[in-house]
Amino acid sequence: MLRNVVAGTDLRTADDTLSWTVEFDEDVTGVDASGFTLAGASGVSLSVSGSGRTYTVTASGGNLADLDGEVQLQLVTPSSIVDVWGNAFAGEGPTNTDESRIELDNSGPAATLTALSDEVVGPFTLTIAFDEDVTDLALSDLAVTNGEASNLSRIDTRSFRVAIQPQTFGVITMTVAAGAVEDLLGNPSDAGELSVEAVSQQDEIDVEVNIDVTSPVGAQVQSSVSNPGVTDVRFSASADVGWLTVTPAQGVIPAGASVEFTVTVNDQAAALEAGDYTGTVTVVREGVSGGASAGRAGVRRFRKPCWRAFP
Ligand SMILES: [Ca+2]
Ligand SMILES: [Ca+2]
Repeated sequence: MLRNVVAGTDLRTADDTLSWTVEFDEDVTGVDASGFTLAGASGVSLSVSGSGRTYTVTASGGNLADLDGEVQLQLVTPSSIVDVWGNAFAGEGPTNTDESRIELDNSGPAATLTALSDEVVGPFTLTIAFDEDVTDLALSDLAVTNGEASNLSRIDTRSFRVAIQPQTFGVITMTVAAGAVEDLLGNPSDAGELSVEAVSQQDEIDVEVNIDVTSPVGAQVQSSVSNPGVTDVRFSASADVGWLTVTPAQGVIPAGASVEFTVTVNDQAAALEAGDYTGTVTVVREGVSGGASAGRAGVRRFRKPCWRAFP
């Protein structure tokens, strides 16, 4: 009878060559490669060494080097294995230890990067999660454009968190390079990437003013535009119609702070005929490549000013 099948590798491995020690409970002969097969793999070469009651079966080649999944050393019956009396081996499984099954893992961990939102208004937490247990990640393994990473910590056996501080308005791209970590078998990780956009905190407000006023002159709406980054942002603000005044017309939004704008319907409105009018206030960032606008304000009709800011 077959007593033990003991694996020569860990039961979960990335090794390209596998082996088992096969032990019978009495001396046998006729033990060769034809007596075994490796289920779960293809094109594999088997070889057998040993004598008496103990033999080593080695599997190599085929698709073993890159295979993911379980393989199992199985006995082929009937086989040429006989005991000293000439009785054929019946092919029953091991009565004691059975390590015939080995899990092959030749794939690296895949990284998923997530933030709470794809738009951020200041510092935020980036989570880096792998799909299996991994070795330690270093801050230097993370590349950040338009931002800076700090305070990397491990959440559990397969994920990490890190603080990201935006540099200024715009897209922040965070990349974990391929090979940054390994799984517990030494397979290098795949690359992962996430982009978010740093925007002004102010999104959109509508302000209702008193519709009973005889003249719209002096009607005001206020709103602020915030700076999500660590870089001061220089701006200029202007209206596209003469009857709107915006203050301040230019200046600097300090890092992490905001500036409040006041849009006023001025004296020129008195000369307008009754009716609906629309004006737009645009806040433009200066000294930023791409030169996108940081904010926009519209006054729709005199009785319902409206402000929008969308960096
Ligand atoms: Ca391998
Ligand atoms: Ca793996």
